[in-house]
Amino acid sequence: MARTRHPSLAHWGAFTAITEAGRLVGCEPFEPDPAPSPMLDSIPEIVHSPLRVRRPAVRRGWLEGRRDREGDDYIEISWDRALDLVSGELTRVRAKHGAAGIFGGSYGWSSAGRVHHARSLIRRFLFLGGGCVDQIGNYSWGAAQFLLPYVIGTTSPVSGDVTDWDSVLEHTRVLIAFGGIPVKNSQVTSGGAGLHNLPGWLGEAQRRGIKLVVVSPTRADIPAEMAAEWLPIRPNTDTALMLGMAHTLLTQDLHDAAFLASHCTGFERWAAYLRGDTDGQPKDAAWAAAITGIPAARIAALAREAAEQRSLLTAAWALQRAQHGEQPYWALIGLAAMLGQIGLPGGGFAFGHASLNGVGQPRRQVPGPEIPVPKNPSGLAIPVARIADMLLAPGTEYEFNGGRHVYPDVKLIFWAGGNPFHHHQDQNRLRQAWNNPETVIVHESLWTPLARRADIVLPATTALEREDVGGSSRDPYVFAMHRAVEPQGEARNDFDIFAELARRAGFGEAFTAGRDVPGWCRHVYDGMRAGCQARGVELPDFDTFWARGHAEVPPPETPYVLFERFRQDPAANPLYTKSGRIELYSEAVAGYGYDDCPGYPAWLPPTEWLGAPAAEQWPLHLLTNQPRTRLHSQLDPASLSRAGKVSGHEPIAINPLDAAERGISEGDVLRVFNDRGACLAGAVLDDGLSRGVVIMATGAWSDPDGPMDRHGNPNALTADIGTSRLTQGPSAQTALVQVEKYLGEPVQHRAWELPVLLSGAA
Ligand SMILES: Nc1nc2c(c(=O)[nH]1)N[C@H]1C(S)=C(S)[C@@H](COP(=O)(O)OP(=O)(O)OC[C@H]3O[C@@H](n4cnc5c(=O)[nH]c(N)nc54)[C@H](O)[C@@H]3O)O[C@H]1N2
Ligand SMILES: Nc1nc2c(c(=O)[nH]1)N[C@H]1C(S)=C(S)[C@@H](COP(=O)(O)OP(=O)(O)OC[C@H]3O[C@@H](n4cnc5c(=O)[nH]c(N)nc54)[C@H](O)[C@@H]3O)O[C@H]1N2
Ligand SMILES: [Mo]
Repeated sequence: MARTRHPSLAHWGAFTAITEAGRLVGCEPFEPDPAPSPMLDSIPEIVHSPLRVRRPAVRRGWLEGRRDREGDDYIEISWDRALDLVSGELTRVRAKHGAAGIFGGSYGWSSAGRVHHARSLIRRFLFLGGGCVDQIGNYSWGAAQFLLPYVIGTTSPVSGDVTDWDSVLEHTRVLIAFGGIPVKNSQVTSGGAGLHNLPGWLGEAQRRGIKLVVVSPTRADIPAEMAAEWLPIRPNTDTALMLGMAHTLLTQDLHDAAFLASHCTGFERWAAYLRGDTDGQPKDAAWAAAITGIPAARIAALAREAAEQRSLLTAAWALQRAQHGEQPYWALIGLAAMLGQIGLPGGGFAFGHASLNGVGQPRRQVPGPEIPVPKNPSGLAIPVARIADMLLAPGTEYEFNGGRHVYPDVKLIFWAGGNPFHHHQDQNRLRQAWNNPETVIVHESLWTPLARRADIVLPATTALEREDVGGSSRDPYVFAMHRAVEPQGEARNDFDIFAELARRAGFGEAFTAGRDVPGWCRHVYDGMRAGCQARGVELPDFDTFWARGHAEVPPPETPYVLFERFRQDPAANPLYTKSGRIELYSEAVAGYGYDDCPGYPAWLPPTEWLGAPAAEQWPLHLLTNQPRTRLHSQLDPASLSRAGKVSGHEPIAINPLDAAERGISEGDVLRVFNDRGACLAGAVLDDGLSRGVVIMATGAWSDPDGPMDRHGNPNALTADIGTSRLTQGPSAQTALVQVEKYLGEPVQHRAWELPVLLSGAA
């Protein structure tokens, strides 16, 4: 049988799509990739999944005026009818409620291709059509995003602009990783990865004798490539550890007073807090030991080790995805400032060395391919993780980043390319909130838990069914994505759906700018090429690029060192903070008067942690990390993810002693529960996990039975509270639970089944 080959790209890697008789039969990794992700093998299963949305569909209850959006039947309708319904609803709601009635932020990862990046397209469509309520910030590093501008004047280090690995390998002697280096997370990068270099860099670091200290509740965060010292820490207490180290530096006179004076402001204010002048409590190593569970002597010695040699402190993004998640990041910068190595090769601080592929990848600062999104004319937006608050309490006031705002009264939700019924915290609260709007429209390729809670579902093509251009600013390549198979069922491209809706609403020309899909592929590539040219980097012309399947941005001549120029001359190269320096005390933040985010980094215990009163009733801290076998909820129904399930449920790791106390054995089905909800999970006994901590990955498609999810989405349990009034990020890592052996009838979850589909004349 004749096989055809097509270059393509996913967030988890570039590949050649192999087809046979019109079907995708394999994904061959991009040849230069030294460590391709096994997730590539899941793609053919998903493209040809029985769960594909094949035709436009409308929820029966919506036609009959019922808002309860769970477990309903769907009636398959023609595209024409579906587009009429969608246009009609948009027109109706816009006329009656204006932009404030339409929610269109549509957070989510969708595809690596940038022309068909669903979130960009829906925002382009809704903004050109009069605006909507947008979402700002993200779930990944929402707390960092709104804190760091006050402290260092930029968020770029948290999106990957950290000191290059070349510099680390050459100069760093000790790497202290808060949250560890979980290499599984480096499989993916937003926009797609050509090279997975982290395992190679870690192997080289090991050969060069760089010492790695992993601060994490789980030994699983130690990379296989490196020996490491493991410092098990109580979840959500890294700030206390950092303060204990800072106090040690201060009292043993190991801090770099000259750097603090020349490059920072506010150190004296913070030092007063460290000494205990402000609250009578010195933040010494013994104090930190009682909170973190790490011995005081080790805390003090670690501070000395960091001061006496070239040290790099890096913190996983997970640390700030918790209540008061601003504090560990601010404290990390404060600690690094005291060590005085910021801006030196291989020294200072960094974020997320394994939170995403390409962090520390030597790469020139050039633009990537992007479809332009105009301004939202309504100016309306909510912090992304406050969606349930908004839906439950329209008209109420909330605080965010120094301002007071009011939640709009949303009547219509339009979502393309994300899955709030995986990603949002406290799913039972969201399920309730979701019934409030009048209409929910969703573009999806699969009958996901979100699609099954929509009123109108429009079938979207996957990346393999259309042409696109993709690439990440953290990767040296830009990729051509050829169409490998025909659209499945009646699926249409998100771009074409929005183009048609725009045409019906009278702004088709503005939406398409006169370009079809091939025209846009050429346009976004040419835009990147021009941007590269302006920075002295030559890329081939579009036709050469398209035929070859990729183009490469050559590496920089010298490694990037974060804040190198600022260090060399802070007056000539100031930071974009108010003072132009690193702010260890921020007048602006202090001026907001938030008790949950004061003017300097401080230990603020979360409401749920192992030292909280609530731990008497809920004695286990649940961490919800990123899944090894999929991207969030994407690829969950494929074999790789299925093979990772335990007794048919999402695995939960538990310390054998915690398990024994509860009569739990390996492979048992457990009920994980708290006040907010429950889910089933399959027990994995793990003696590399701290006592009192349990870990479940995110992304199992949920299948709720009342407040209990039968499959294992940990967001049935997580807390839906803002990180603080400053940043309002998600607090997913702050959740106490209890677990017990599940003694009910064996449960086969039905998350991967189709809804009842009726063929209709509707
Ligand atoms: N408890 C807990 N919750 C978390 C986290 C955590 O650490 N703990 N992490 C959070 C983080 S950091 C993130 S980024 C979020 C991720 O949350 P999401 O990005 O919402 O998760 P995905 O599963 O990637 O959802 C993408 C959806 O887009 C669909 N899709 C893919 N391609 C296309 C396309 O071309 N067109 C259309 N229309 N749809 C497409 C997929 O089928 C999938 O359903 O989760 C957050 N949730
Ligand atoms: N395979 C795969 N990779 C992914 C993703 C995916 O879905 N699949 N998602 C991607 C996305 S969108 C994002 S935002 C990034 C997220 O990147 P991260 O936020 O860095 O990833 P997590 O896996 O949530 O957390 C990393 C580790 O932090 C540790 N940790 C959690 N809480 C604490 C704490 O309080 N203290 C300390 N010291 N350690 C703690 C956990 O043990 C966990 O294994 O991952 C990306 N990478
Ligand atoms: Mo993320």
